[in-house]
Amino acid sequence: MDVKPQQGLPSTLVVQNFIAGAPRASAATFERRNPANRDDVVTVAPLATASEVQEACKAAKAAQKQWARVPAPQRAQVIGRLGELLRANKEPLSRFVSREMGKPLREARGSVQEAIDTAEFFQSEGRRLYGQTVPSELTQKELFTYRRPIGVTAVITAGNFPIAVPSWKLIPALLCGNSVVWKPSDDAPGVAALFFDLWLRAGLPDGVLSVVHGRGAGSAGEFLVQQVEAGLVDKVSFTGSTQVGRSIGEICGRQLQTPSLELGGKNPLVILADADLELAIEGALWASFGTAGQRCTSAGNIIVDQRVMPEVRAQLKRRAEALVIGDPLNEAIAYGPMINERFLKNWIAQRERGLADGASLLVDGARIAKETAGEHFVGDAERGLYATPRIFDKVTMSMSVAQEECFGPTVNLVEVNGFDEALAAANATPYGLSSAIYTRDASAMLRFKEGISAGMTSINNSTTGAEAHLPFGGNGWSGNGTRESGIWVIDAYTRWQAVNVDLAGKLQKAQIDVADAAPPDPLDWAALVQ
Ligand code: UN1
Repeated sequence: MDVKPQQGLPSTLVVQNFIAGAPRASAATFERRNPANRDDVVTVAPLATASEVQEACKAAKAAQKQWARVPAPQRAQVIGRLGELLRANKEPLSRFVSREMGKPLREARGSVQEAIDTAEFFQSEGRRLYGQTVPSELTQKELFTYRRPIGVTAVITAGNFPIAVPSWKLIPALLCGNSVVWKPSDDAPGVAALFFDLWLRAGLPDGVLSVVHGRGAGSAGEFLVQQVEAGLVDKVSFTGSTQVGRSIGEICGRQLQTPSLELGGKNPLVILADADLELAIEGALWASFGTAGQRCTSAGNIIVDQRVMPEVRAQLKRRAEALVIGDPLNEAIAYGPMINERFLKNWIAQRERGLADGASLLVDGARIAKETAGEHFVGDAERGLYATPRIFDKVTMSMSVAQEECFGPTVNLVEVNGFDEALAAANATPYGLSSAIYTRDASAMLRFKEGISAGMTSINNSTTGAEAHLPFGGNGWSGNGTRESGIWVIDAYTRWQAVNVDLAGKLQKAQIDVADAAPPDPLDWAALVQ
């Protein structure tokens, strides 16, 4: 890592790939610019070649065997030190997260905290990683189960949570004795380099973790997945789009591997007629427009009982139009810029799709330009990728805008009559990541929990904001059923081994050499059958 001064701006971080325990210079590079100020080159990162990626995987294979022999409580010491380093550097790291990918500083602090929480949780898990002792059906025989590491893990992550989500993968994968080759997002290569540096300082041995940078198709991420077929990667953990996840799933499936896939969402937030409307509207605003709508867990459809729809509509419009947007370092803002031009372009195009579907615009979001920036804008519109909130009204669940995920500040209002219609609408997308319901009715809470197909469900809270030690993941197109975080993720990074130890000194055959109790006399059912 190197720094290059910039005139009137913080320095540019120049990062390298890190392969087989050593930094690797590269001729081909790309720039990551600050989405709040496109003049600011935050990071210059290399484009790893196919052979560099392969080399990283080979080194990871060699290093994994040694790493797996280190006792788990000692591996966990590295993770404990990582947590301490994250805590000691939380403020500058959070500021760098904001600068590189544009989320508000207080959210950036929260996302670094999520990584600290994850490190603390897994530090102690190193002293568990429990197996079982199981009684045998035979005498003088003992049965045990052990968790074994899977091998080389390829980790591919997105830019919206550039430190929390990688920590959900790297920490448990490494704790369990796997080695990792990580391809971070091209929206946050600098955060990745700083995080990686902390891993080295925490004492991770050479080659156990490599980082290969890339951008888009035909670069490091794709090369890494190709190593599944080459036999150099034993497990893939991916957070990103459903489309890419599907193709990773196909490649892994052919090799009979189970990847961990955390994909898109079109998360429903239901407001029933009896809800605390003040609470519900606050939750809906945060779920829809927090992080500029660029979370997997952001609300996509706000499903509202017709009896309270007029009130919800009026308040959402008023409060969305009053949201302060701008510079992520300004503590007053509700949200900052879009993470990249691709998200912005897609979000702009969504307006036409909604109108073509027949939806109407309650709040007409648009890119903020210098001339149109109103009193609620506190950034540099010319240099930043900013957008005002968009709310579609009169949306039905068959419309494409109700079905398709769109990363950005946009949400739909869907009117329903009563609980059953609300639940049906909430279940009417192919996704099933997060979900929320606002109601005071305990029976509706119960029926929603049981009836919704979603990996995560909030009662009287927003769709976003999962805690670091609960299982995170989704149903349907939101993933392949694997979960991250807490004790549940350990199943993703280990395989069970069943061991039997026979001390009898003679061959004992299971199911055969077992003394069977005399069965009861058969009942006389002869008259019932021919
Ligand atoms: C993501 O958007 O990929 O639950 C992760 C949340 C955060 C994590 C989101 N704790 O919103």
